[in-house]
Amino acid sequence: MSSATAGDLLITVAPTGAETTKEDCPQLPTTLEELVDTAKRCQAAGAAMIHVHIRDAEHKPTLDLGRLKATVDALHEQTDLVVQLSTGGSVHDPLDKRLKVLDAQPDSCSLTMGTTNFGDDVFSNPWPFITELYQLTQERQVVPEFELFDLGHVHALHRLLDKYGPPYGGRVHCDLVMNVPGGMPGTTDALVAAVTALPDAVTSWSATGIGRSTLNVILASLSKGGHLRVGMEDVLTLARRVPVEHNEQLVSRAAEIGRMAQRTPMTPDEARELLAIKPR
Ligand code: KMH
Ligand code: ZN
Repeated sequence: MSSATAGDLLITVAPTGAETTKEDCPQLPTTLEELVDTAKRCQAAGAAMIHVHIRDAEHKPTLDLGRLKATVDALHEQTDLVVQLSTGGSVHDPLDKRLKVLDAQPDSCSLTMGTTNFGDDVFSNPWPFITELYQLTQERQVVPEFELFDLGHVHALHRLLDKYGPPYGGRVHCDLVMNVPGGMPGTTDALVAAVTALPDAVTSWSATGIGRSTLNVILASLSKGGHLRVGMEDVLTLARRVPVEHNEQLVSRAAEIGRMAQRTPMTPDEARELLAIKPR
């Protein structure tokens, strides 16, 4: 008889992103060593999946395949986390390089369901790119996480699943990325509208609120039965003028709020089952 409570809250950590510079934020994990150390500490604090963007020797965002492979291998060797590589990269990455990310053989990858204004930039995700990337995930048996920045992206997800069928593994997991300047706001109303419009095929979803919407989105997601993504990709302060010193703080806070809502952080193994990740 097991006394452990089964986890029912997936916490994904997005520790680095592609937007913040090391100069502006020296505590951002940008080297492989920093990333692995962060991953270990975040797993201990309750994270079960890691959403990864990597940097080069100058701490600039890169999609270098050798570095991506080394990162996936190191995270697999030194943690149990589900390893999700970003196929979004930075707004400057070309589409062909973003497709090559799957060559690094992650467990999961992000797949954004439409183009969105991204501050002063444009995060480009044309429909032919979406369908090519999706079919590649099916072929390579990589579980996609559909990133939804806007209500229109939810509509596009219906279209994708209708036309190309379910993802590898048969589960459909989404992440609402809220409050990007150009996307849907990080409000409870927007979250409810997006969740209400999700396809019936969706089996799990998480939400993340960029910047100061982070806490509101955590609370809204929990109250609607969703999972959580947190990390320094999305927010750099714990409160007004209180910088995040380590991603672990954001994961611990999410786990604590989750427990208050009587949700138990999932283990990486439980997350693998939830998302139907291919066994390695
Ligand atoms: N860095 C953004 C332009 C993803 O990882 O798939 C895209 C992004 C989404 O972060
Ligand atoms: Zn990302």
